[in-house]
Amino acid sequence: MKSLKLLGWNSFFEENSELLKQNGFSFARIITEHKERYIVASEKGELNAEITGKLLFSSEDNADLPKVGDWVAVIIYEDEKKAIIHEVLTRRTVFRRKVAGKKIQEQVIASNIDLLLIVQSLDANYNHRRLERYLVMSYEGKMQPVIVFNKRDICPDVNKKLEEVKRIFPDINSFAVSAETGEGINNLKEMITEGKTCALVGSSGVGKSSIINRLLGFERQKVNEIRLSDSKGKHTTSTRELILIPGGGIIIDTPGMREFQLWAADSGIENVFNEIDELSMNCHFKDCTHTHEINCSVLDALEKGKLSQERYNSYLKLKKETEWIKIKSDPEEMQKREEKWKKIHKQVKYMKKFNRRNFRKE
Ligand SMILES: Nc1nc2c(ncn2[C@@H]2O[C@H](COP(=O)(O)OP(=O)(O)OP(=O)(O)O)[C@@H](O)[C@H]2O)c(=O)[nH]1
Ligand SMILES: [Mg+2]
Ligand SMILES: [Zn+2]
Repeated sequence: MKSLKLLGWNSFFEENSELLKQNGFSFARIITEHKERYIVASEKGELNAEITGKLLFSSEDNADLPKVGDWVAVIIYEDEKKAIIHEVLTRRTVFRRKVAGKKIQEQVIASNIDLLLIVQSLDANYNHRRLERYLVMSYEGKMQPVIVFNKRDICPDVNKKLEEVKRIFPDINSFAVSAETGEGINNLKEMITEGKTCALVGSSGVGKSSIINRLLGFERQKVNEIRLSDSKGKHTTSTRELILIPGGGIIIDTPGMREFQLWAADSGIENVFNEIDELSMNCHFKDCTHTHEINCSVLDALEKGKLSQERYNSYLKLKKETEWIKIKSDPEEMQKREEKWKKIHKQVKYMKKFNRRNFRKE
């Protein structure tokens, strides 16, 4: 399966597809998706693909349907250059968020990513709080994060910013590059080796597509031609797409995200707020929330100035956001909470009755 290996196939997918293989299915990877119409890459080249009605109707959630980066079990109709998708293989890694807006729904941005390149541009887009959000979902989805600061050509204090980030996230690779001049791009190229899948994510206008064009060596991706003065950008890339780098790995371009709301997360937060996680081992209560408890090592460190107030605030904010998502999206959690409130209401009612009776006696 040499050609599938070039597309990112590895022992994980091999092991998880044994039964499907015995049943005569071939395997392909989703390159693009547009309203349940797909293009897949297979050993027979690129094919248009559709899903079976069974897969469509048995999917409880949109997140269960094929997404860019997914490996799928297909039957190929070579004459028609077409494939029918029967199943989505277990995802090794997933990059997800909560859908934009008020709806409580998971959105899978892309899957089976090895390296998540979190791109910020070195202008007004540079922001630690936003970085933390992407990092949480990177760890949560089991991807290795890489921080990429683009537009170093317009930044007067590149090293200061790199040092700042290195101090907070010493274990994460971070690079400053310029898609405009090409500076630093080779550092990224070296990481994207054969069979490795990388995805570029970040706000609109930070230069994700420009970096991809640099990595490819030609202008494949459409780039916003108007120079942006407010560093906000208008959305140029509109669909996610998986691209093969000749002689190298695989890269996924994604549309810029205006808001990046977290989906449910646990270990991701602990990973990103490593210093708080370590402090919490010495808290008196095992389930300490680090907000009001006695003998809380986190609050103690905060008071002594050993923990940054900004990081602490950010930790609490993201914790609250993800707890809320968990409750809203998990029917069991929802029920537990409802039962708890029912009990509380019952108690309140009982107390009111009790008080009334006692009051009458007096
Ligand atoms: N000065 C400078 N400008 C850059 C650099 N990289 C990209 N740009 C410019 O930034 C603008 C946005 O670049 P894109 O590559 O379209 O950004 P994107 O992140 O793909 O944006 P979306 O597709 O909307 O998410 C374009 O005008 C680029 O020419 C860089 O390294 N330096
Ligand atoms: Mg783009
Ligand atoms: Zn504590």
